[in-house]
Amino acid sequence: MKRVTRPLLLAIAALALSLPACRSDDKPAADAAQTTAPEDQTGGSRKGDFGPPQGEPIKAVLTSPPLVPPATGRTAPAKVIVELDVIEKDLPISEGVTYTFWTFGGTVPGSFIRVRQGDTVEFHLRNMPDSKMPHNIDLHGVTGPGGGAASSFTAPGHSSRFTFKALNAGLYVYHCATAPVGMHVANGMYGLILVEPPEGMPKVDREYYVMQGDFYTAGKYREKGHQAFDMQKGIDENPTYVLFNGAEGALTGDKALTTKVGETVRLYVGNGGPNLVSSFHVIGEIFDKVWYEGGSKFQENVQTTLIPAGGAAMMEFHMEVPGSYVLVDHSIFRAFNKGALAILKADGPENKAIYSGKEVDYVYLGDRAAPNMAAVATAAASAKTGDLSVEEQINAGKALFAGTCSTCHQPEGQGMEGVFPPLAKSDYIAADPKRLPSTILHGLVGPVKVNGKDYNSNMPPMNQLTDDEVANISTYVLNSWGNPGGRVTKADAAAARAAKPANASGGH
Ligand code: HEC
Ligand SMILES: [Cu+2]
Repeated sequence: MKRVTRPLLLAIAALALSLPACRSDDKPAADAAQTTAPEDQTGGSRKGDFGPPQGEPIKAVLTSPPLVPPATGRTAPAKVIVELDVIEKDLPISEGVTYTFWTFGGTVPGSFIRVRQGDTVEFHLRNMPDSKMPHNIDLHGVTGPGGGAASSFTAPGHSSRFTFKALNAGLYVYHCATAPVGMHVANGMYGLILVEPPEGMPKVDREYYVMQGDFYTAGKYREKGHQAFDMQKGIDENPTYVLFNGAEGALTGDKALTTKVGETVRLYVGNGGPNLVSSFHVIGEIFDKVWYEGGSKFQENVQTTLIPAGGAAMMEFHMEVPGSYVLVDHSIFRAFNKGALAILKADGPENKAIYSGKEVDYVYLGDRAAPNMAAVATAAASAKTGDLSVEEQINAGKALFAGTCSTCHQPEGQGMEGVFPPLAKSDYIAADPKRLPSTILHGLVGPVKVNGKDYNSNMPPMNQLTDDEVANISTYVLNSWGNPGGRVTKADAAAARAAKPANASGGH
């Protein structure tokens, strides 16, 4: 793609020769960059006007995430009509947790818009009659003050129209810019608009649309029920959730992105923010190309690319090995403890010469591997109405155990000799089942004897779990693998939380 011209080569050679004598403040790199050949530049907005629109106006194809509209396939500028609706609606943000999102087109992120450089875009923004708030749109692909915000301010039940010429090619974020802006963005009001370069994007086998955002709920992470927006957490930049495509599980399980070995995948990844910068990474893949910052140049062979809040990037990679590839924000607590995780599943024949095998499993992913947290939601709903059965507790506890305890105590509670004591047929548990919620909430430190074997280690407290969750995990453990059975209630868990931690060696 980059044509290095002869003068540039000579300049580099001259620099190399003079390097030993160079003082550090000579900044040779900056000088070299300035000699970049004009053919290497796209010309920016000054070369983006290809004249008046040709032919009949075209209605833009808008897609919901994770889909991307087809290439425009045009060689001349057109008038493109975009009709986008603002819809405020309650959607799940995690299993058993709902949130009132404000959306462009009914989804978070909003509909993907695809036009060609030089197109004249006639933008229609409609705010649904049942909206409670006025909204507008600022498209980063617009040349003009406010990016469309002032001309698109729209009260509930109204619509507005403005027109712009897409002068710069690139991948751009759009977002609501109505005060308080942070709140509108935090509620999901962002999406992407791709302005194709005149020659279009290189052809690939799959294109997907993924967008990160941070969310601020009054309740804790995964606290069940309807959650309100928490302005103070937003101001403190302390998100409860960090998500791809607006919900935990939006792109995992049966909603995972798919591809096949031998295909080239291109991701259009945006970051709506409002606050966090994304260290975007795909576990098990290397980006063959990254159009960093959504611009016109690509970098090659990249592990992690930084996507600023209000920024975007395109990345491509070729699939060699089948299996699950995990998209994460590599600020890694966000991935495993706030939800910033998606899966790309590649089908096809193994290639043992490149990779010897074994799927990513529960050790890496915990309950995210198969996010079947429906049982947890059912249990939470029943608990609220006061008629939670032991069966429901066990089912919910099983899903939670897989994500919370199985990495150490192993999927069947069998433990690991000398390191993690068994929970299966544990005489420690049998001696006093009330120790279970206490151990979960306060952890366990120091020597302990389980089934005749000594352990002297450290289990961290897991007090981020709710009383419901502690009760359900405990009940599941009590009713599994030869343990004595019984039930731990939410009240038991609350009492254990309030009480002093159990002493590891106490009773032994
Ligand atoms: C990070 C690893 C780790 C995780 C995760 C973990 N534990 Fe433990 N657990 C330990 C260790 C280590 C001990 C032994 C501590 C000691 O030696 O004092 C232990 C001890 C226990 C014991 C007492 C001994 C026994 O085997 O009966 C119970 C009960 C227990 N854990 C339950 C749980 C439950 C339930 C969960 C999930 C909510 C969990 N643990 C998560 C590491 C872990
Ligand atoms: Cu808004």
